[in-house]
Amino acid sequence: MDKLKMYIAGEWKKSRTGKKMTITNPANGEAIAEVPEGDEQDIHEAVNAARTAFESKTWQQFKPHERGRIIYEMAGKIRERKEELAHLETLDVGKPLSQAYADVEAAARYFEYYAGMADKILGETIPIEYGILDYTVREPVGVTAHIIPWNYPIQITSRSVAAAIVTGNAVVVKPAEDTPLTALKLAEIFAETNLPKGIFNVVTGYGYEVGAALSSHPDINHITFTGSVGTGTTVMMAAAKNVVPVTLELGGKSPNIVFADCDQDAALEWVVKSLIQNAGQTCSAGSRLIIHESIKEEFVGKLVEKLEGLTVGPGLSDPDIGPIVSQKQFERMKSFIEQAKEDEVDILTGGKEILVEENEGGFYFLPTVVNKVDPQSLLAQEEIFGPVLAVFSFQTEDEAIQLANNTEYGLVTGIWTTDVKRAHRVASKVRSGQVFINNYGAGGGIQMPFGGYKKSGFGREKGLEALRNYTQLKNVALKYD
Ligand code: TXE
Repeated sequence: MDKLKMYIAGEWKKSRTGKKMTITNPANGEAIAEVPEGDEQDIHEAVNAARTAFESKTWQQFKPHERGRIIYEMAGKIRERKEELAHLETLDVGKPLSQAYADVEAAARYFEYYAGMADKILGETIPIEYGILDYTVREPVGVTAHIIPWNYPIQITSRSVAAAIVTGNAVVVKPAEDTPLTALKLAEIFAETNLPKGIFNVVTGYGYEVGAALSSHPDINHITFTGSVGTGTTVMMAAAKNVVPVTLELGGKSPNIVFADCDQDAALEWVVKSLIQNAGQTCSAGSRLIIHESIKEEFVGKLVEKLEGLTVGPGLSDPDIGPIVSQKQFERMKSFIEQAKEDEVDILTGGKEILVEENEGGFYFLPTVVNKVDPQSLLAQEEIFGPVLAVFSFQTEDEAIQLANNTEYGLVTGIWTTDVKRAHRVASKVRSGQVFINNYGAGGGIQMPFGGYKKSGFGREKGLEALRNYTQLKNVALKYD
């Protein structure tokens, strides 16, 4: 079992109290590592380290392309160590190994993508009047806080950290308590580069303690948070007290809207993929199927057949579906199913946990399709975060749109149709931050702005848009005549 330390000011440290947390493998419940259980004082130390590094201006005085080169170097180093990182992510999160490899590649892509932006953060000149030169510059915000969930640890850490560091900020990362291992590996990899000490810091510990201490710290300048609506609200309130801006990505209840004229094989393939990716523990999971009633029976029949042919097992054996990340999430997910059973839904397949041979301490759940779901019920409204699909049918396009918009979330919508006018019409009417037409999640989406409407949050990550989170605009007016 690895005994790990956290990373502050370029040094590996125990927690101030000496307390530790045990990290377990969700495939079998075995302990795999020990990490420090940080507290408020450890956060204070990390924020001070980041502040000192930022104020020294060393990192900002690197030429932009030199900053970019270090971030680019990270991409190469991540790829060199992809086997180690993917195995670690699978052990920590439980996800199938091939999905962990895809996550590691996505992490490398974030570093690669943002590295190229280092010398392209531009300002503008603004016409005022003769004799005045007015221009804008984009400056780093200072110390940025990154609160990371457990479902895509290396990807989600990399996407915001790469953008924040390349623009000249100093960062403090708080990984989820269940899955801190790859964030600590990123620290190890950063330590091999010329990144100045204190620019990248990682503090491990519980959300209610270190997460709360970080989000309420008076000396941070921005918070990027991915997680639940409840915790996001708490983080936002803490940030409000210090007038600190937040970027919140709070999950979804995303629908695939399937029209009768679509390529049904393609739609079926992606309805399955978007449901089972990371055992359904994905913010953009396609957790609702909204299907035209004329094709419902046939489509859902094929869907059930497909899901029943999938493998469920420990991530290292690369099944279609791995375990749920923790007992807490497992129990949460099961409670939604129990409630649905009381609501007298029709469970077409799954709906129960299974034991996987030789992995009896693991948290495995069968892919589940639920019909006759009341659109106002918890199953229709809440993010279940498991491989559970709620099915609805419609007769008219307006009904489909009404159903799609009928939750408090608004992250992603999939639209399946060969009618191009309908595709754009529906895309314009659904209230979500991303829309995919005849695909779902094209190309991994590194370059696409990502974020929610409604309670799915606000602010955008990924793409060029994310650079706005980590820079602030200064206007300078100079009178020369
Ligand atoms: O989330 P939390 P949980 C959703 C998903 C899941 C549910 C609950 O539906 O089933 O949330 O998961 C840190 N101050 N998503 O309980 O609490 C915590 O340590 C500051 C969707 O794990 O939101 C972790 O690092 N931080 C989502 C992070 O917040 C605090 C991904 C997320 O945990 C804190 C994860 C506090 N008071 C869950 N309390 C997505 N959008 O992909 C906890 N944290």
